[in-house]
Amino acid sequence: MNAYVKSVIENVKAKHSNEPEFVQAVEEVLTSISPMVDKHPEYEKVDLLNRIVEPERMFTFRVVWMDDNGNHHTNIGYRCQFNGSLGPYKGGLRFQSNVYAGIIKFLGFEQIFKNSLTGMPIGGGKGGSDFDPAGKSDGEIMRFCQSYMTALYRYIGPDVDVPAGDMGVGGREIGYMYGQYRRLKGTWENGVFTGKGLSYGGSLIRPEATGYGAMYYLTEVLKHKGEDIKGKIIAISGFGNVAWGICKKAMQLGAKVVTLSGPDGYIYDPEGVSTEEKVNYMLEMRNSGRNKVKDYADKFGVKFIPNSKPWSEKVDVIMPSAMQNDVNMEWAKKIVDNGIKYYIEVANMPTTNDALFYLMEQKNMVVAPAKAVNAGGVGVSSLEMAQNSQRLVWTEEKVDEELRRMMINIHKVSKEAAEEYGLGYNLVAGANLAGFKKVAEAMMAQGVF
Ligand code: 2IT
Repeated sequence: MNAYVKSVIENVKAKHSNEPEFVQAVEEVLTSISPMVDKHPEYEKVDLLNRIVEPERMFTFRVVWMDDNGNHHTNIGYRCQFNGSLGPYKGGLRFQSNVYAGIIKFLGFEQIFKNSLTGMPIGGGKGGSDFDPAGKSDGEIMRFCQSYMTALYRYIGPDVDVPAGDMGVGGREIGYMYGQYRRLKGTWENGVFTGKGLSYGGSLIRPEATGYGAMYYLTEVLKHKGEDIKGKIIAISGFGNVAWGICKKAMQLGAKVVTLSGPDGYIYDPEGVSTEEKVNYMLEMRNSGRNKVKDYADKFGVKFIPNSKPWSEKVDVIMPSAMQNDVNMEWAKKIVDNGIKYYIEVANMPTTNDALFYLMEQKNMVVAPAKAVNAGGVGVSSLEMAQNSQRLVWTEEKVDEELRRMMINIHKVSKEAAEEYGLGYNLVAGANLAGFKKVAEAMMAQGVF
């Protein structure tokens, strides 16, 4: 490994040992780009890598809110404006009890390169809170969102920083936060958020975009291997927004998603989550707030496997679509033993680094990285920003076609970047190399800061 790259990784490990997820994301990206750093000694001269691993700025703030019984609660809010060299900071907000600075920073760091890959003018950012939305009433959610936005509104804007959803933040939360922003600012400025409702400037296909994009990307991978998406059997985790989009598009493309998972275990549906009724039921399950995937098994009379993950199922394609570090070494070994040919990450950093490097070593397996595969979500967010700037509304067909084109291009530039460095069909390294290149160029051009 390049000596400068190594020193930066060591530096991050020493400084941020209390943020293991962030260290993991940095190590994964920097390891991949080592050959590019070999070719560009000027990066070290301006200390580009120590700059790129340090957020431009990061806010933490107090969020106090009142529950339905009149009791007050205090949570921590975060917003990390990681890198603005390509455009306004862009990235979602995650509301989940395990959120702390290390989670926000890992997500923000990944977002920089993901956003670069989309080819759109967006920088990288991320935010959230350790607020747990599970079991909260609508009024409690609204008061929390309003309090969160009261603290943050002065630091964001359509040309400054554009938040969106992530885990725990969907259309309802975006609506409450945008409403509070508009009230405080006294301007319309709806380009300050993406993932908005259609009635106030949201984009068609945004809810579906991450899942649809993942399926378009998978289609490209299969094409490269001379295979067809039709008839492919897919195991996914999660039953949230991303999983829903995957199931919808899989249905259209003739592929079959046979598993969904939740904190309680996973379901196996041999017929596939392949009817309108089943796909719509996923929304119902999510909106119920019960957070139990067993409900699906009960409703449709399929197998439920408690307290386990779907990674030992023999399928054609595995797509972890729930959350970080879903697949560790133990699961990776099962996946390899089962002779799985396609390991397509969808959730942000769903694989531990040891498992990821092990899977990438397998000769007969294609590994595709989340920051490329799930980029359709933020990609369509940026199309939403474009529509808001134009004060126009695009048709579903237009957005979907732009998304498809974007995903084809992300696969292509990743493939080409890996080839340029003699790495073959290495989509993980290729995505990191291609994503990093543009950010590095923009940072070099904009001077030392
Ligand atoms: O991880 C992600 O890319 C997102 N949660 C979506 C971010 C966005 O700005 O649409």
